Amino acid sequence: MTGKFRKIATEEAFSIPEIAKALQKVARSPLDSLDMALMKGVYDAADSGTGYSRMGFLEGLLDLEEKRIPDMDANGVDMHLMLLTAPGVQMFDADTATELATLANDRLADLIKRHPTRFAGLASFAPQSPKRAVKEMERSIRELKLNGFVVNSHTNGEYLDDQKYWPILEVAEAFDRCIYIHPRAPSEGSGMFTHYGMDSAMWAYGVEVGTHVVRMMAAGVFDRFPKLKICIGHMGEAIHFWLWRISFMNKRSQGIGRAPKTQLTIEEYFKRNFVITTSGVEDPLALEYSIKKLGVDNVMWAIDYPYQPSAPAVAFMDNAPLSDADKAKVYGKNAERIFHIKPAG
Ligand code: 1WB
Ligand code: MN
Repeated sequence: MTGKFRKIATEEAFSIPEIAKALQKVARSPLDSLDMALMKGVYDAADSGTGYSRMGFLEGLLDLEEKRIPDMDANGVDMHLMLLTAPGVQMFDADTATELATLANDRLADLIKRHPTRFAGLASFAPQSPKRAVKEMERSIRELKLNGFVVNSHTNGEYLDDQKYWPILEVAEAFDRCIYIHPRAPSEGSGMFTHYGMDSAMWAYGVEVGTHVVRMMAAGVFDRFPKLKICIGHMGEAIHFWLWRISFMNKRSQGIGRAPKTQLTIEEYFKRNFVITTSGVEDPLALEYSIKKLGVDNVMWAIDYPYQPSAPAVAFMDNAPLSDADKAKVYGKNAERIFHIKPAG
């Protein structure tokens, strides 16, 4: 540990060459999807014209050690919790997706083995084949000792409220491992997101994940899986700001038969079953609201490397007006608990 607080950054992105190559193929395909601007810009910069190529994201995603560890050291970051970056394997056919998720998980486990105090990681899986996804999830925890799971929102326009995906939720709950729902571009009817860069991190990503988790709560997923933990990034994708209204309107919908009856309110589910990270949001007022609304045990610090620079993310948390005890929780202790990371010795 380098500083006063153990700093575990909880939403740090990576990729592997095999997946980058497969995404370049997607980028060159005629697929009609809002994810394509990002695919072209990040994975096929040669013919992009999206502006993304100027950001140099791919190099940062593929570099697991050479520049990443010095960046961590320079900023006093103890650990990256690594996630295969969006869209993960979810734009591939089921066989390719299953194979590449396995490969990514193996690489991640290797990295953690080499640097057990610097990295932890969330396992990928292919929702396209729920049966094989469950197998890979079990292997990731039992054999690879990974720390939880990541899914990049919808899969072919389907969301985790769909019962065909419930075996995935069942295994996560059984292992007491959090599923991190990271954004990708929205699935359909997305014409209104296509301009001004609104297709991705600026706006549509939060709308997409927000929609995803409201679907899950309104469907009653958490009555069936009361202990399931879902993590969402980007300061909770603003869901907790809307909780009062979503809860009120969901009750009304239940009353007139437009939504199934549930045991708890949306607000109660969000407080019981969700944790959030600060990835990519360095706004002290949003942090203060999040901690007041959700409790300091449910908020974790993150950078969103390499999409966001590390230094301002560290300065943001260093300057946050929290007690030392609370700052220690947000910076690392909550992550240790939620993601089963061994406390620093
Ligand atoms: C960006 C941000 C792009 C994220 C991403 O591609 C992801 C961006 C997967 O800043 O354009 C992210 O995770 O916040
Ligand atoms: Mn992110």
